[in-house]
Amino acid sequence: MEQENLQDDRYDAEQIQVLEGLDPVRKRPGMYIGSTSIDGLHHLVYEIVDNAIDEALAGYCTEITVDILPGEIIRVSDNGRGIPVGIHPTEGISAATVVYTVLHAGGKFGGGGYKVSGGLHGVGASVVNALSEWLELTVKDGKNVHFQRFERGEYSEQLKVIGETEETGTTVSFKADAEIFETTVFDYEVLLKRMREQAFLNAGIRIVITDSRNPDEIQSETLHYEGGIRQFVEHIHAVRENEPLGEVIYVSGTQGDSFAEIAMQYNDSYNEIIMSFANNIRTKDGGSHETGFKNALTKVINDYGRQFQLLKENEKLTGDDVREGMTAIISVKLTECEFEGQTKGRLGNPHVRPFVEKLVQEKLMSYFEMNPAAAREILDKCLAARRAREAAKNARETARRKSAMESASLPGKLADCTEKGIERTEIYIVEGDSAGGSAKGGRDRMYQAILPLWGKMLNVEKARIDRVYGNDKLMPVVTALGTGIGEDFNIEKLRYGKVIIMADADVDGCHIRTLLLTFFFRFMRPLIENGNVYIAQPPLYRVARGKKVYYAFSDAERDKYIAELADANGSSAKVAVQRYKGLGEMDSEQLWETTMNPETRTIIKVTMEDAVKADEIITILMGDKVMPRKNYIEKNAKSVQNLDV
Ligand code: 1YM
Repeated sequence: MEQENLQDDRYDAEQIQVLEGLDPVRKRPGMYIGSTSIDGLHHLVYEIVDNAIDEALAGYCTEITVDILPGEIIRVSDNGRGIPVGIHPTEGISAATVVYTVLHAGGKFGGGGYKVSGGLHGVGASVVNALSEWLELTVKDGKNVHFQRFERGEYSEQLKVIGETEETGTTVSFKADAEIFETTVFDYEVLLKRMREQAFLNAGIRIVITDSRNPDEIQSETLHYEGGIRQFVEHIHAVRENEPLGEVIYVSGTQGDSFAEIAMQYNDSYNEIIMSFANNIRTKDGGSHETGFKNALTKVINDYGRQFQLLKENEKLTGDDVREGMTAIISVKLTECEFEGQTKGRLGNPHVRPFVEKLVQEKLMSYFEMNPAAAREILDKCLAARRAREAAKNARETARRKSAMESASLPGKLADCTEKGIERTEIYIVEGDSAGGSAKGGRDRMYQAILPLWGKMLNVEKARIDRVYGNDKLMPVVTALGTGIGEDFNIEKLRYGKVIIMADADVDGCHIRTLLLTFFFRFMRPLIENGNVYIAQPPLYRVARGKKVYYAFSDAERDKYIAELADANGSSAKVAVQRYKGLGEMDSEQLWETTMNPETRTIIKVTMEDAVKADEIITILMGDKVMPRKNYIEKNAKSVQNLDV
């Protein structure tokens, strides 16, 4: 408990103290929980759970339950010692009440005092209380059951004994305040993911999460991993259906009060997944612990390779080479974390880098020495990565030289527009030659360019950048857009404001759209982030009677038009319905009217709210593994349709 804090303050009555204590939280909730969006809402749960986890780390609690109850009520319970209930000598109120009504030092506002806490000393409890319509605290101390209720952080009755018990533990139930939050509806999957992560990071803890909001569909999961972060790595590989290469390598150590552990394993993909944590908080921008790990990994693999003549004198593996196809979890626990950067996503604490670096260097080197076959396999993999990277570099240089020579030479099939600049210009990327023909005939050549696609598509999810440079279908897209790809990408050079993918409304069209989007996502990501990519929506039907023509974009719309054009007596015999099997079936005028005229068309902007999530989706949908894709589609059938990749 923050003793100094309690002694500094003097209050005449508890109520005044409560108001003074928590008012700033309700005034500026974002400062304490990040935002009042659904993320902030979930944060409330994390704050309470963090306190229970701290109790588990202290060695007194083995099980934590998290319940989402009907009415969006959250209940968190642990079997620890129970928050101390004794009356504080100078405050005259229970310590537990203080924890829930006094803004602790960790939550200090202004003056840069805000500290992201891993729940130390219940710092977040009062914040959750302040932002809850109501909160009920129950503490069992082995003798009595104590209870107190709060409304928006205030109480009208002190903590009181409501029964006897031989058990110990703390239970907190709360309802988030709808006056504060944009939504008060919790997402089970989000909470589950976080609880799973916490269970991995704190080996041995048992967390049982249950969603009983819908009595017909109660969901529950027990998260308990004796193997801790080793199992985290295995879990990531299992979910992504990546074939592991070798075993999980685990190293851990302490220095003073600092503890660090790392689990890593290679797999058959080219992806690098490094997730780091400090005091159980994700550091998505890395920091000193991650840097220490990366430095050590590169050094050990190079040293080992040199020592055992797996690397020639002048051969040097880069960080990218040694991390290709590797999944690693880095977790440090420190007495106090310094989080830096705009979003506090990076660990500062300078002493952590040399600590982790030395730890990994020593322990990984001795692992390699004791497991030469595993070391060799890893070196082979890194060398393959190095060769691929060199091939990519050569291909890139050739392409650069070529484009320097041909300078302004645009793809032969591109029908460019007259205007320059990105103000009004659009490029339609069209699958199929006949559709390309209609599009060229129908466009407004002032500002609309058409690029028909031909040749064999590359599954870019599986491909590295060197193969893109040689691909006859993708290179014209790259040249037409003008931006370059990968490291060379430069949005300043974009030649059109809108990049519109136009493909048939059938399975093949969907496939080509997905492939193009994956390509943009992998190699031109800022284009999506910047909101330049769109998907055209061609109609599915033409419904006509005489001179009256409608275009329908769905079956329901078609039926509506048929009914409208039918005779007074209901006969639709004279209504002509044409189903467009492909864009090529539309003539130029129809294509302009339905799909290309900015006044009448519908185009869907491709957004990338969450690039990480999109990466997962695209990996699952486009990767070579069938099961995760099937699982994903079954689970998200609706959103996949909406995503329309
Ligand atoms: C469902 C949420 O808050 N459990 C919890 C909190 C505390 C303790 C045990 C605890 C801590 C200590 C001593 C200590 C807290 N105590 C405090 C404070 N679960 C939940 N379980 N005895 C019990 O840190 O020394 C803050 S949190 F400050 F009162 F000690």
